[in-house]
Amino acid sequence: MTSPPLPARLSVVVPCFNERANVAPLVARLEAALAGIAWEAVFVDDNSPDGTAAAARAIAARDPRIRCLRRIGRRGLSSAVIEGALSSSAEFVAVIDGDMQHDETRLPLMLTRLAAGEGDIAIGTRYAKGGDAGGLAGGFRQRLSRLGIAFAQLFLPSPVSDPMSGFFMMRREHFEEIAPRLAGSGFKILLDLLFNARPPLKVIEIPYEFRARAFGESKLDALVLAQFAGLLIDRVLHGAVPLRFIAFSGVGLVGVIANLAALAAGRALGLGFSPAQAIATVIAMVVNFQLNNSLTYRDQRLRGARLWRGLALFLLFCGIGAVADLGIARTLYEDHNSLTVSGAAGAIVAVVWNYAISATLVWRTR
Ligand SMILES: Nc1nc2c(ncn2[C@@H]2O[C@H](COP(=O)(O)OP(=O)(O)O)[C@@H](O)[C@H]2O)c(=O)[nH]1
Ligand SMILES: [Mg+2]
Repeated sequence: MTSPPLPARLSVVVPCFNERANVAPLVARLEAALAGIAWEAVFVDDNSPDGTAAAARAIAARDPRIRCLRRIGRRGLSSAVIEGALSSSAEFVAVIDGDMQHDETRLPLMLTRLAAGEGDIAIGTRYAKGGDAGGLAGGFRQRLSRLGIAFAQLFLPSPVSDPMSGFFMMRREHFEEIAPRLAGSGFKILLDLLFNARPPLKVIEIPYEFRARAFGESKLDALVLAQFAGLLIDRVLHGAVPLRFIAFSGVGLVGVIANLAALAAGRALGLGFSPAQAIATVIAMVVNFQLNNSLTYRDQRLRGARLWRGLALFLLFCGIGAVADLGIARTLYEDHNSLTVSGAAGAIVAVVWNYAISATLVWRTR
């Protein structure tokens, strides 16, 4: 009779998207780094087209320490980490990227220091003395990353040199306690955890060298900064307004600017006010659609035929919204004679209407 294997002391959560070539090498590295520790790893893959899940499952089929969580119709680094962590039960939970950019040889040190009670969370940091941000592709990414860190410090209870890190370890009990309060959208799970911990987590910083990517490509880009701004706004508003609505309204504001610019250009080209405004409205709606598709609804981005269908629906319904907006503004203007009140009321009705249409008809969740 064989006895069941020892339960894991450490669950390593690995969010991955299009990382097929990295799965097997990462498992080998974890195995080497974690010798002598009872560990398990959960690969959380959002149904990558490159077959990452199949690669992870093939290893899981012969190694009981490995599991694969394949999520369908979903995208998102934060939610992948949350679900991976909640699907496990070891005393300690670590998160490490699936692209081998993080230094897995630091995991035992994180575990030792946490177990010794030196802190509540051990954060792998690229910036503390001894760390290295060399693997961050391009100077632009580095500047962006530094800017984000400077902003985040303003909101953190105690300074953390790399609050955008995707490499950390904590006690499960803390994670489970904070989990219900996490926003869960976007890319910055660590920041989300630090913001929502009550009382604040005591941080242990573990410097490491951020490696260059060997296989595959980065999924994070400048748009991440916008999502990050959203997280900070959410923090200021204490979650009273959904993040998506904030993003949607921000995009709407850009649309208003596009509208005014196009209107001015049309007038300068000698068009009458009404035709210039009509053309400017359509241009603004297309800009809004494009930005919402790549930003607000990044996780449900429409492509191909669905993109054209979405654009048509968006133009149709937001066009109706624009006409209603004008009507409301005009009626209020006639009643109150105040341009600001009527303009603002019209804009609020339009943004709520457009948001409702977008969320239910254009980018509806499958
Ligand atoms: N499950 C899941 N993993 C993701 C998603 N986006 C990125 N990842 C993984 O998260 C890790 C960090 O992403 P990466 O693109 O390498 O970011 P970078 O290191 O900042 O360039 C990698 O292992 C990615 O495969 C996602 O939407 N879902
Ligand atoms: Mg990476």
